[in-house]
Amino acid sequence: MKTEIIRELKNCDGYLSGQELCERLHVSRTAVWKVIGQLREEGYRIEAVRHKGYRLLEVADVLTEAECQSRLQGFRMGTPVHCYEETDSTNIRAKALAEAGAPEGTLVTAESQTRGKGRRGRGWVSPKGEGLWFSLLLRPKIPPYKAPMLTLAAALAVAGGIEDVCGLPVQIKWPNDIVLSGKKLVGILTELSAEADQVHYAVVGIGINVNISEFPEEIRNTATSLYLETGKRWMRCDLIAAIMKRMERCYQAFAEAGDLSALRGEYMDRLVSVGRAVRILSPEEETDGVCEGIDEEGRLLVRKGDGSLEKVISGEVSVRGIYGYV
Ligand code: BT5
Repeated sequence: MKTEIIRELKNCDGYLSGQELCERLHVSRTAVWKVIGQLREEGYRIEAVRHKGYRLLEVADVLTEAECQSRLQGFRMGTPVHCYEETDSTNIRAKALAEAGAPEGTLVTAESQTRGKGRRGRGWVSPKGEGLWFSLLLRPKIPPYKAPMLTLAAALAVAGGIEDVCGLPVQIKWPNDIVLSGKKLVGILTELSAEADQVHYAVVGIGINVNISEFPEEIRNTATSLYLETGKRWMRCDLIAAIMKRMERCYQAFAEAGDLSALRGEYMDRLVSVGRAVRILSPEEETDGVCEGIDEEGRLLVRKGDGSLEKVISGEVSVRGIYGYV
């Protein structure tokens, strides 16, 4: 009922009478009053005026199931949604839900993570209430070698969603970062459960630094947040809703084509490394070259000094000018 009350209040310009709410939702006045009380405790500012009714003054910056549902009705991505106050890692939660049979589109969010994960055993700083730490469960019918493309499709959706809400020209650092002013704003970690020729499910974990005002020493020079870049605090629910809507389209375009052909142009427009010097870091060697974009399978195209073209499938690629690499 919380979801419906939030939606009714948002859809109403002025006051919405208690009587009207009861009739629309087929519930008692006491029930409505109770939910209004709960919403106020969560941080929503709701005015109640005698003989007029309720009016929503300010939506709280909370990540609750009701708030997310009220924005994502009718969308596959983000339904159902599970919101935790604190958890180890939303990727771990999403994988557990996947094993228990949760459907494609299931979204898991947390206000804070105690064991936020980066790639290759690295950690992810996830302070309480200041970022978007979430994971999306997908069940694509693809062989495992195509799974890295999911990260690229997600990066495109996240970049688009951030621009929709904040109007900032964010760029993608292949394969899994989104950068702003040369610093890391978003990290993406895709984890898979698969057998040789078929993916069972994929969990796309996304961390966005939204309202963080200070980072720990070790990442202070390489990380940034929307708050640090704009001086404004942003509503996390606006962002997650915009991203899920974008993801719906990006994922469908990928699923229909079986590759990134429909998204490649848009992706290239956001790719920070196009035309720039890059360094491919593999355990055996470091290779320098100039980035020419991505191909339809999401591989990074790097023109090497000897004129040959290398197609990088995965791994670490430094871009000159980003994260202090000069
Ligand atoms: C990533 O790894 O960038 C993937 C991060 C994915 C985080 C999300 S949050 C929701 C979901 N649940 C999880 O447990 N994880 C996902 P990688 O490319 O390996 O980058 C990790 C490195 O980025 C660290 O070693 C730090 O240097 C740096 N770092 C850590 N926290 C950061 C932050 N909040 N902002 C920017 N950089 C950070």
